[in-house]
Amino acid sequence: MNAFRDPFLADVAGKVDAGERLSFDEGVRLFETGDLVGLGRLADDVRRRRHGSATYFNVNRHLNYTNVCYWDCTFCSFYRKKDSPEAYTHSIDDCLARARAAAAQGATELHIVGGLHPKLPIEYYEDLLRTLKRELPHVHLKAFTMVEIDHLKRMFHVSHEEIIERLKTAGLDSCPGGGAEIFDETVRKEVCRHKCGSNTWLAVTEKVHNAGLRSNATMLYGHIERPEHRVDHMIRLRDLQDRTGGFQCFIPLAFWPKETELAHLPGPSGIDSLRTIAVSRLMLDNFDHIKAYWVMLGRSLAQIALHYGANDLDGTIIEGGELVSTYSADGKDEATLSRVELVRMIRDAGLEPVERDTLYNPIHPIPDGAAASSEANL
Ligand code: V47
Repeated sequence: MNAFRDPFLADVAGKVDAGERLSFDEGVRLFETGDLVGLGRLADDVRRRRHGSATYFNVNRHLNYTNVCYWDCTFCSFYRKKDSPEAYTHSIDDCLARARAAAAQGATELHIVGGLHPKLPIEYYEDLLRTLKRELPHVHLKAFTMVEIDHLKRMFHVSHEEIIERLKTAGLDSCPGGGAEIFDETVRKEVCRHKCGSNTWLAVTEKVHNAGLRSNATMLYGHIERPEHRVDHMIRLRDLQDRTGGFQCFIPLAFWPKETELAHLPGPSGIDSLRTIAVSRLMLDNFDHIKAYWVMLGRSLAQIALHYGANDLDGTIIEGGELVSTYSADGKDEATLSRVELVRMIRDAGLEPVERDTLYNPIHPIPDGAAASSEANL
């Protein structure tokens, strides 16, 4: 019963048991295996060795301060040019009102990102953080991708280090993992030719980690990239993590084509998503956490992904109309999940829900039967 249908997986199991690192070629070969269940079993073993049955989620809110962006990534349906009737930029007061409402509902984290706005002054970013930190000191500010930090550096002619220091002084607690897309330069040229290059994304991350801040890493998959590009992406992250140890989690983002310039593409299949999560769990041996981001995967697939290497479902509160296009915002699922629903999803998968803060510290234990209690609802 222990045998794998694909003998290659037995070799991989041997290496994983011996604590040996998987190579680029092995990563690509994992994407090719026909034994998805065997692959999932390997990834699940690794996940259980690290976390047992503990499965994390948090209560957070996405705050997209502007959708104005001067670039034109082909996979993005969120950005608007500054003179578009649908363009918006929230005032600091607006952002604060949204943040207060989220905190009142139990949010412990604000995930703050926006487009690359050609006019907003550096003071806007600092005031935003300073105001939120002053008014809601207990809420973690996970803000600004490496792409936004690089944009600020170029706009204001100062070093990345200075931007990071100024944002940190204003209240920045950590950074989200967006903007990594896919590191391979040929693919990047096709899907986000203007966005900062892979080396810049990685170099800014290293500076963020050197400044004592943690961050996440994403990978956008299921568009025009191939398995070798995904494995290359993972290995570049793994190498950086060896140097800094500053990444908290890896988030594979399933491409959702609707209303993008790549709308003719089908997006990844469910099998492809499970495979990608499992391979990332096996390749990223120095990452603690793999997130199954339910907003992009849909609830059902995210739940199954918890048996394919993922140990985190991300958060509960999503700002509906302002998201990049998502599976969940498309009417198949609600764009928000309550704490009760997340707890139920995790328990139903036979796992133990752990509400966490942004830095993966568990917060208030979840009582047995919490999924049935309306008091615990968000
Ligand atoms: O960088 C854009 C991706 C990212 C689409 O750090 C798309 O905890 C799918 O980074 N289909 C932003 N994906 C989201 C992000 C994120 C999400 C959740 C948690 C964290 C974290 C980070 O969304 C972008 C891009 O890679 N994206 N358009 C699309 N059509």
